[in-house]
Amino acid sequence: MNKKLKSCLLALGLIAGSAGVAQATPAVWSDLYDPSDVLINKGEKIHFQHELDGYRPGIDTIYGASLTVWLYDDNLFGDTILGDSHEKVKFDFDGTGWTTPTEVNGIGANLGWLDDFFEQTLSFNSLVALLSDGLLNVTVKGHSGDFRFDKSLLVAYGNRAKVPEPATVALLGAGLLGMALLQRRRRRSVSI
Ligand SMILES: [Ca+2]
Ligand SMILES: [Ca+2]
Ligand SMILES: [Ca+2]
Repeated sequence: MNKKLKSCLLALGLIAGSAGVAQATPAVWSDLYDPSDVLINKGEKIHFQHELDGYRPGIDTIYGASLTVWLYDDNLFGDTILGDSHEKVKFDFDGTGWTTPTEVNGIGANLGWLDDFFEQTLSFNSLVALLSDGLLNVTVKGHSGDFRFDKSLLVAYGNRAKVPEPATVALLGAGLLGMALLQRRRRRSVSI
């Protein structure tokens, strides 16, 4: 390959590269799972899958994520006043093993939009490694007592890559073809 062609290809490569990387824009993806509240007894499990809307595996990148789960005891005021047991919950994410059991409190009722105050929220902030596929499988298990699951929210922060437009790709292709023809012509003129 001659020097000129090499530098042309390098330039085209740089253009293609910058189209894919330099034009990435910050993005937030999320997914809410909010079924009718489920009673989870000791030893019982529920399973669900979060899928980040709009995230493209292998194209976009995620550098931060947070999962928040809303739970509450099924008895008024949790364990401390009228609670019926020491409710404890544990989680499994993408089959990586159970978390340490955590106490479930909360007022003992789902008060609609007030749930942020009266239910217990549990947050997990180190799930980035599990999100490259855009999916998070969650299992919630009753470790002791009984409590209700309200909802779960996954939020991920990252960069949305700009994929080159078809027109740009066509242009690059035409450029390469042009150079290949030029090369051939030059070679032919040398052989004469
Ligand atoms: Ca995953
Ligand atoms: Ca209970
Ligand atoms: Ca719910």
